[in-house]
Amino acid sequence: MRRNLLALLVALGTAAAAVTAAPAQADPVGTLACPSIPANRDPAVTLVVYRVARAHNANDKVLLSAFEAGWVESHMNNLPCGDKSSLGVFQQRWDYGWGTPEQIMDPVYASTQYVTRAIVCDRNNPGYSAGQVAQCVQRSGFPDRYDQVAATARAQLNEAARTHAIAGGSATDVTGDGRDDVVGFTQNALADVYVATSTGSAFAGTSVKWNDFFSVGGETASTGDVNGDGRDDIVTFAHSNTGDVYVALSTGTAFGGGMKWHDWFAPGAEIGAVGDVDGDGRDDLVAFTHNAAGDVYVALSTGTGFGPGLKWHEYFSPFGEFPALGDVDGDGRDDLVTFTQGPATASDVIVALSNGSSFGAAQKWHDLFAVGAEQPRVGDINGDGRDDIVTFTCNADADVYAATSTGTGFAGTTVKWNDYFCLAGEFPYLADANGDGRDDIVVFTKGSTNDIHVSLSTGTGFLGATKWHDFFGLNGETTL
Ligand SMILES: [Ca+2]
Ligand SMILES: [Ca+2]
Ligand SMILES: [Ca+2]
Ligand SMILES: [Ca+2]
Repeated sequence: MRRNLLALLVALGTAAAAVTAAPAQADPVGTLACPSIPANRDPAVTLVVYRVARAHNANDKVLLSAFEAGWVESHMNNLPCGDKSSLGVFQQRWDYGWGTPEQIMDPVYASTQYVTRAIVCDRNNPGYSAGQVAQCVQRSGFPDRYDQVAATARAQLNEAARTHAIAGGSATDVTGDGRDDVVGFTQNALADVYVATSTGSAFAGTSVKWNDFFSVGGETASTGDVNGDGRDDIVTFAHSNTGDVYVALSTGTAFGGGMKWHDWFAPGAEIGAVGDVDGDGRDDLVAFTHNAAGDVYVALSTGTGFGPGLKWHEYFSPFGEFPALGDVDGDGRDDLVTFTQGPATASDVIVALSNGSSFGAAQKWHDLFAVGAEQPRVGDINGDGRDDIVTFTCNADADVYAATSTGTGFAGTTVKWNDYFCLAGEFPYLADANGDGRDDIVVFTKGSTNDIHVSLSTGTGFLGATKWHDFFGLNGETTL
């Protein structure tokens, strides 16, 4: 998928040609005035800025400052032009020590330059506002502009955080006993991975570390049985401009050392997911470009690595939608599912079935599910072998709706399976916690309590919640 780098270079060349067509003498690289600046953010740029800041463990103020600076300088676009020699999302100048024009036009590089300087500035000036931190890095002639856009920057920061948190997988049986366990990735400077194993009625073990360096901040931490031994392993997508994918195999009592299983998959702002799309018992990689192109790539597991990234669908789950994987027709191969997440009039669920070597045409399987900011999930809640859909409102209503797969559609509209589960700020997930073949609902409360609650599936509803763990998953950690 080096197409992204190529596309960037082509775009740069095109823009340069378009702008330099007018003057008789071509400007040197990186001294092109912008004819105009896009009115809105490029969601791919905002997600990269977010991921890079998380990778450096930037605090909230530094994160906000990056979004303020990016909005003021470029409306969060990777501009191949600017004032004097300014370029890129932060309008950095190659003739003032920010890097080469090519480096500055790499949003990962540009964000790294911004964030590392902002962290130092914040550390040296703890009383600064986010906008003052931005000014400290940018040294603008208009120092007040950054704080003035705080509301816009906050909204885009929240949007990027939500996109980054898309969790399209589900299986977490790391011991291979048929009961799903819970896995927590700290994703801070320590990058620890904790596990609490299911006893069938609780998650056992507090602060039991299964790996002590895996999945740093800004990466997508996931799980799946990539070598097909019946135990779910951990997988992390580095994204960035490396596109690395690391795996750590489960031994049943720990995860082994991290191994690179792919060196270019789901880079930059793409969304990574793990599932068995060819039905050979080994979980594979899926990448959604999640942009206007909407391409979907697959890299099949060989048991010891992932093969080349191949395009399996031309247009599925563009930006704004919530992509996921699940075997919705029960043929043993994971299919594509996307929740369009619009208003009630436009919150569809679209499926593209796997045939083992590609995904078929997109078909609407439901037309009112997971409205707006709800949290959708995919799993087999009634135990018939076909994956179903569940959505959590995670607000004051705390409702949980479900629709079950018939093999050709999802049946049930506004059918509530539980009426009090998952509040704002909590993270819901599906897991077969008691090993009866039906996926249950799990919520990580985080916040001040750090509890895990489970509601078991009866096949037609979820029972009342019970606490299965009282200290697992802090704010900012990924818990699955
Ligand atoms: Ca395994
Ligand atoms: Ca497979
Ligand atoms: Ca299938
Ligand atoms: Ca089912």
